[in-house]
Amino acid sequence: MDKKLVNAINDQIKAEFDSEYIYLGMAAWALKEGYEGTAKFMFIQADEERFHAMKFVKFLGEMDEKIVIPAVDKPETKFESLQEILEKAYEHEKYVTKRIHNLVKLSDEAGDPATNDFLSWYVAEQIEEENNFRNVLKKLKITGAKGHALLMIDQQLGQRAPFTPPTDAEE
Ligand code: OFO
Repeated sequence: MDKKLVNAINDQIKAEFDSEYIYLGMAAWALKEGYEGTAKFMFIQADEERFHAMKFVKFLGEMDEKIVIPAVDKPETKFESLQEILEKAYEHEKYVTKRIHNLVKLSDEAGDPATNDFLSWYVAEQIEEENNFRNVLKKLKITGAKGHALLMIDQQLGQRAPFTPPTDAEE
């Protein structure tokens, strides 16, 4: 594989593990503030991020390329409001989408159809990731981010099903 692309994928492995910890930080804040549903949602989101990271790790392994397991950045655990963490999560997902699109561009430039095909899973996944947070933010806009409405959103976030890794056939 093209070395620039391998390095960029290793950087993305770090970005995905960082994402795991960013959501753990948000879950810790939510637990402390009494938003149990949000905490559950963010713990599940963190599980998904770990899966995203590991999927890249396994891909580089299959391609017999260098794998770097990174140290992760310490996440933020202090926030002002539920709205703030949801806005930050949405912004973060938009940032990750740009990163994934950049990997697609690098794989095109490297003339690497195998990696390009592998990355299409992440391209689709990012549509879902952005949509999840955008939808909750839309609801907050409708209801107003205070009082009973916050509890309703928290309850709804708590209904998220636990993350189950897709089987190879589903990926
Ligand atoms: Fe891995 O998609 Fe979110 O960050």
